[in-house]
Amino acid sequence: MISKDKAFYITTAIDYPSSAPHLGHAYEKICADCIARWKRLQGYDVFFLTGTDEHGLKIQRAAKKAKKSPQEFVDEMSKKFKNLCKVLNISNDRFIRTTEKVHGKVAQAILEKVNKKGDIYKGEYEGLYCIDCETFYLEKDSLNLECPTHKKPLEKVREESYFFKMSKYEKQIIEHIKKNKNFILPKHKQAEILNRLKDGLKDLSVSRTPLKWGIPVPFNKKHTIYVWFDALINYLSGIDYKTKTFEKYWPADIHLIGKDILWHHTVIWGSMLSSAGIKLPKTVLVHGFINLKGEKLSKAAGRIINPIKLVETYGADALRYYILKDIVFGEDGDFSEEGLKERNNELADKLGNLVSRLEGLAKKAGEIKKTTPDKRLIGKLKLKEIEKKLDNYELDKALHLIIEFVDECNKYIQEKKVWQLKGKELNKALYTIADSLRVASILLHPFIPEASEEILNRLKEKKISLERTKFGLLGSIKIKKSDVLFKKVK
Ligand code: ME8
Repeated sequence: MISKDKAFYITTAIDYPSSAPHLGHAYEKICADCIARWKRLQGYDVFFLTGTDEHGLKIQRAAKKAKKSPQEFVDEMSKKFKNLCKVLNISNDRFIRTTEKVHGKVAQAILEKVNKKGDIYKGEYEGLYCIDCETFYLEKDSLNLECPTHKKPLEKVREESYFFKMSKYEKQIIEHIKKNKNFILPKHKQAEILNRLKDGLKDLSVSRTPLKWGIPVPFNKKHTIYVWFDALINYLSGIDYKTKTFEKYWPADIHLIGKDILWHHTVIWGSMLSSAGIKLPKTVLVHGFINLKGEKLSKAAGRIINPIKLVETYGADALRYYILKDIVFGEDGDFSEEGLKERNNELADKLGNLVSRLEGLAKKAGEIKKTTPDKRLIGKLKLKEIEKKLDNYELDKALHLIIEFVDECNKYIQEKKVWQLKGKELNKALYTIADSLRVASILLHPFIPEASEEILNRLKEKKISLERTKFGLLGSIKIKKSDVLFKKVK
């Protein structure tokens, strides 16, 4: 049994399955997976949750357009998101769907709790609503009555609604953000929320009557729960709220989300949890957006990229490698297929080449005997720096440093002219290279798990853990010549 302080709970946002998954969804899952695998490498007992957000008007309308019932529609669509996880080699422990009964019960229980606290009242909502982000807007926050994110006309709404007294939690949330410097990361994102809070916090409409596709409000079945109130609760139901699993993993260590939903995850979620008497998550970690030629991905404008197709052509590792190396974590980044091709070929030239050169040389040399590895090469690995970067979620920087070490390994072969060496000298050089490749592959596991496991398998390394990144742990070994790891694309 691993103690609670070794438990690590990471979540992604749950995606709207209103249409097929896009590259932005893939990006978020890849980043979360990289962090989850890194934590496992460090010896944490990780729980990694992802899933789909299946209620609300947006889904109801998409189902109608597809001439399907909402349930049929989400059953089909959520499979595509589940499949995306599989294809990308995502190591999530659970895939939650908000249409699951267990989730509905937890959502109702939390609403009841908030109601019992005296934080719910009935009123009339009159305002503007964006279906694409399922969010209410005030006229002053809109641009010519358009959604500031989606640039589409907002719908006027006037209906009976239950309200959550979010305004009551304004001071508490501000204090929490100021006191807990890691609550919102990267740090520069804190100012954005604190600034917005300067306008004062309004109560939140948390139920809708015209919308039937949702979880019924437990104390008035004519109403359904507002989709964001419902969705955020997945982070509790996903680890079986009120069970031992929940006790072990809550509060979440990381909610990884895109920059457009930071308000929902800090202010709305923070207020909901405070009202329900539940601890707030430790960190809301914000990533940037993937754009296409500097512009937002958009179905309407034909700027949509299917991540499944990319994996079919390049493989999951190449896509993961490209995304994790070329996009500075926390900032927006541009996708280009040219860039992906380049990184795919770089993997072949750097890591693939190192593996095949080692295998070629080792085949001729026979068994490589265990010895002391050469300090001139192993001293080049910046392990402490890599660990620090990963702990700070500077994923791209960590990956650059690991690949720098792979470059050093290739350089070592070249400079030592290993193919000309004989006897003890040859053995030492080959042992040094094989052991260095073993260490590099362990560190690459969070980024390119498939290739990492394949190389470690070839090197007979059984345990993928940070403890095994010490040099000199490789035993005597006979290395065969195996298949090429990465195929170059023209
Ligand atoms: O917001 N680049 O769902 P969603 C990077 N259901 N990330 C992107 C992106 C892009 N181009 N486009 C979207 C929702 N994302 C809600 C979440 S959580 C309780 C409910 C990210 O399908 C986006 O920022 O619109 C979000 O984190 C995730 O994909 C799902 O977006």
